[in-house]
Amino acid sequence: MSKVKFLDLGRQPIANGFLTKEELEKDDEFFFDLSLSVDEETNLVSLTNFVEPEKMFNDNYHFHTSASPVMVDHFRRASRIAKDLNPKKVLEIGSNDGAFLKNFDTESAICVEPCGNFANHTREIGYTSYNQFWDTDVVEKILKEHGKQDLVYSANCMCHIEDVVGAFRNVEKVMSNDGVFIFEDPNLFFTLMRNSYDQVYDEHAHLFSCCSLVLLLRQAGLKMWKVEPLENIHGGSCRIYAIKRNKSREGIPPTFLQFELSHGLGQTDKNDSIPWPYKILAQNVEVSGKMLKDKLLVLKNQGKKIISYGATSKSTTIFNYCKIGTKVIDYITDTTDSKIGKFSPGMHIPIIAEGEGFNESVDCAFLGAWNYKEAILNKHPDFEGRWITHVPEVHFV
Ligand code: DWN
Repeated sequence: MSKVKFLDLGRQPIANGFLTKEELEKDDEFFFDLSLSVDEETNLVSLTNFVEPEKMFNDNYHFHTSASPVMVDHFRRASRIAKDLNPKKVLEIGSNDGAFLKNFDTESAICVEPCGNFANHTREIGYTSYNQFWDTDVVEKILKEHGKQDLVYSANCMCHIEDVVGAFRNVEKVMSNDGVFIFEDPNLFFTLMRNSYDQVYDEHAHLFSCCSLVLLLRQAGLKMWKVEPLENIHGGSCRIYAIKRNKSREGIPPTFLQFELSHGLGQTDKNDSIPWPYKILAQNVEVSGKMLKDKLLVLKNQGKKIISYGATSKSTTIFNYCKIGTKVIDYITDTTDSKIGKFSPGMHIPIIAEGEGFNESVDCAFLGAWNYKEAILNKHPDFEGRWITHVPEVHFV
């Protein structure tokens, strides 16, 4: 597959690789060139340079799905949709701390999770948990020990897998004939509409669009059955329902796919392999990065105290692309125990507990976790400082 680069975000670290003071002093942090390319055949948008999974997903992975009540509720609702399909056997790929899995009994649901800290957790609460990456080896084990699965579910995982067609092929292998594969990941359409270039980081090997997924699923013996846009989940995602290629189920063709095509996502003119919305994204990113840094520097020069709210993978991309560090951001606040007391990847901004750092001394807070904007603003109705975000363009909220 030939790929054409269209967005360059510079030298970047592991976005979730929060460092202890000792790790900081070792001064051997991993960096790589972060950029996006588009495949001329499938229009799949992917990292130009992939990062080996072991560097990102290991036994002290920081992101806990259940840390967010919004996401716990989201997966409770997702489980109800799954149960309406009456599956006897359920497999979750990338189960994290079990936010989706916990809605099923331990007899009918199993999971695959490469991060040992989370696989141990779901095992301790009674689920068969395969602490492995999603590959042919674990598929063979599951088929031998549990047989074919009626429902395969995966959230914020498929887009993390470099060989995504291989991953889909393995899903097709493990699915029963009338099985359904439901997966949800951030969707490129929302990134283009919101200029949310911070969705691009090492873990997100791909930024899916439906028009590319249709082709990739077909290569794996599957076909798209339904699409549900999830515009407020993780900055804008899509839930895709897929079935075996030789099967059919009632329903209308995915309208979101038409919506993407009508906005130019799948179209390239004959002498240019980059769809025009991708070129616009690259232009917008350059303007956005410069504007954010300029606005923050003006405030800093006025002696204002600026923090970032939410130690997110997304804000790692922003701060390393814009070269925004401790000269601008005093510290980052977060509610995740495993991040507190550490330093942000790349720019090494200290992370402190939200209860300690978010107070009346703060003049301006950058919305590092802008995907939870409503929840955050509702949580702090009396905050007298100014919120600033870059989505969909740099502005004070
Ligand atoms: O794909 C991924 C998505 C699902 O989550 C992973 N690759 C990594 C991760 O990305 P992220 O770190 O950008 O995710 P979040 O969910 O945007 O992170 C939110 C962070 O903000 C958490 O560390 C918790 C924190 N937070 C906070 O400190 N106060 C969140 C809220 C709502 C708050 O009030």
